[in-house]
Amino acid sequence: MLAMDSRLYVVTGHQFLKGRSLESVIRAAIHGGADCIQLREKEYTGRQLLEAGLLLRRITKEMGATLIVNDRIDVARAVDADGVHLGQSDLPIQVAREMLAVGKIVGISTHNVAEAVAAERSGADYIGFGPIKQTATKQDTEPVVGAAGLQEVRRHVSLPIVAIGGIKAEDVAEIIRNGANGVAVVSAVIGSDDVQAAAQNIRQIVDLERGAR
Ligand code: 3NM
Repeated sequence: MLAMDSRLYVVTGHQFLKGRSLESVIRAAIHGGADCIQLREKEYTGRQLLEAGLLLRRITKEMGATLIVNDRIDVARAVDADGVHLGQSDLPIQVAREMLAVGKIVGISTHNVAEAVAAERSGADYIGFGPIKQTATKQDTEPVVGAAGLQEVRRHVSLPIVAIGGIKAEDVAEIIRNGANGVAVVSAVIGSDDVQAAAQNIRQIVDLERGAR
């Protein structure tokens, strides 16, 4: 069993809530099959992150999903999240690990083979790899890697790979066939009018393709 083998990893994005509560949207996502939720709100203050993190901790614990906090090790600790997700210019993996309790998850965003190999050597529990396609959700993304880019990374690392960036339901089968363990999405789930159905559809495709390999 891998330490962080998420199949459907849903990243928050308040801009997609459209008047719905974070609680109702995340509950629907987990009901649909999201097994990991990442709190990622770049414009939030520390206080807003704490509030959202405590809410997500309550829901994820109750429903049995993993909670990861983006960038903020302090917030991850404060809400007793299951781990943190780092960017390439955040604190190094080893430093984050020292700041967290034993057994917490440390993941990192990677965009090429060199970053992925470095992440594995540094003891990351999983990598995000992308952007698979163009996305309007994140500004200043690295060049698109495509589903094909996954195959190359899969050959070089054995840790779990979560593909991210512009992923829609119709892309998921190819992504899993090319070696990703799971997919991470913002808009395809949070931005859907029927969050539960959107999550369920993606999760079913991941399960089907993983079963097939
Ligand atoms: N990280 P959507 S792309 C948070 O390439 C994030 O590292 C990326 O949003 C990376 O699913 C991205 O709506 C945004 O395209 C993903």
